Order: sequence, then structure tokens, then C-alpha cells
Amino acid sequence: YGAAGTQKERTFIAIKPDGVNRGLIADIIARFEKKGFKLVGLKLVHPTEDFAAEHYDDLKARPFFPALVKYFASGPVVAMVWEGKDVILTGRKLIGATNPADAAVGTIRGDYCIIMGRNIIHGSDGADSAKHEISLWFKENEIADWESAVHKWTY
Ligand code: RTP
Repeated sequence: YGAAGTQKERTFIAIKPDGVNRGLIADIIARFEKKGFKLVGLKLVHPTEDFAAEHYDDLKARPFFPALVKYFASGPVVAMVWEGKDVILTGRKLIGATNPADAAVGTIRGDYCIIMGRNIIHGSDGADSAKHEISLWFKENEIADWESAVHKWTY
């Protein structure tokens, strides 16, 4: 379940504190929804610095790591799990390049931010990190199963 390469592929997406603070939650969710992906996990969390450091553990040797941890723990974050075919890679395309100055117009970062240190959104960069990040942020029973939903209730 959640396996890369299938329609059940899953990725972890987080709207960072600046994205939340600037009122971009609905717009960002709308972009993923309109693309056709399924939202299967969603919560608003204010990460501690320890948790932020764990999330960005692979970057701990980088000079910008302390600033990154402070930024990521500076306010509530919208943590999400999105599902669909190729959602990891396509999600990264919707997000745009890490440096907003290089992000194409029409991408989330290309449209809404200017600098690398305030780039409003995170997305898993591969199957392994997606799996790791989803398990770090979500318990098994916090992930919704759309197949069991009663679709006839929507018209
Ligand atoms: P993310 O993990 O947040 O989706 O970003 P990414 O894969 O596009 O970029 P990554 O290299 O993993 O870096 C993680 C976040 O660290 C901040 N950063 N600052 N030189 C810098 O000041 C610098 N480089 C990276 C960004 O917030 C980046 O998203």
C-alpha cells in the first residue's frame, strides 16, 4: 500500500509556517486537488525544533541547517499525505525548484515566493523519503482510505 509506481503512490507534502501564515493553505490544496490527486492525510501541527531537526535529518551537515530548523519550527505547518500515480515526482513539479528564483511561473514556489529560506512548501524527493516522512508525521490510522468511502453520498 502506498507503493511507488502504482495509483496508490503517496507523498508527504507540508505547507511551511510562512505558507500557512500568508494564507496560502487553500490555494496550495486546490492545486493538488485540481491536478487529480487524493488527499489521504491532513493535520495542522506546530513542530518543535527537535521534530523539525528529525524531519530534515539528512541535511544536518549543511550550514543552513540551524536556520532551516528554526524556520520550520516557527509556526504551524499543514502536514499532508497525497495519493495518486506519480504523485512524488508530479508533486515536486507542482511545487517548483527549491530556489524560488529558479522556480517556473505557474509552480507554487514560482508564483508565491522569492527566497530559498522562505519557500513555503516541502515535498518528499523520492520513494524512500516519502515513506520515511509519512511514517514520521502520520500514524497508520490517520491515513484515510477512499475505497471504503460511500461515494453515492456525493452527487
Ligand atoms: P524541501 O525538502 O523543503 O521540499 O526542499 P527541497 O527538497 O526542494 O530542498 P532541500 O535541498 O531538501 O532543502 C530543504 C530546504 O532547506 C532550505 N534551504 N535553504 N542555501 C540555503 O539557504 C538553503 N538551501 C535549502 C529550503 O527551505 C529547502 O526547501
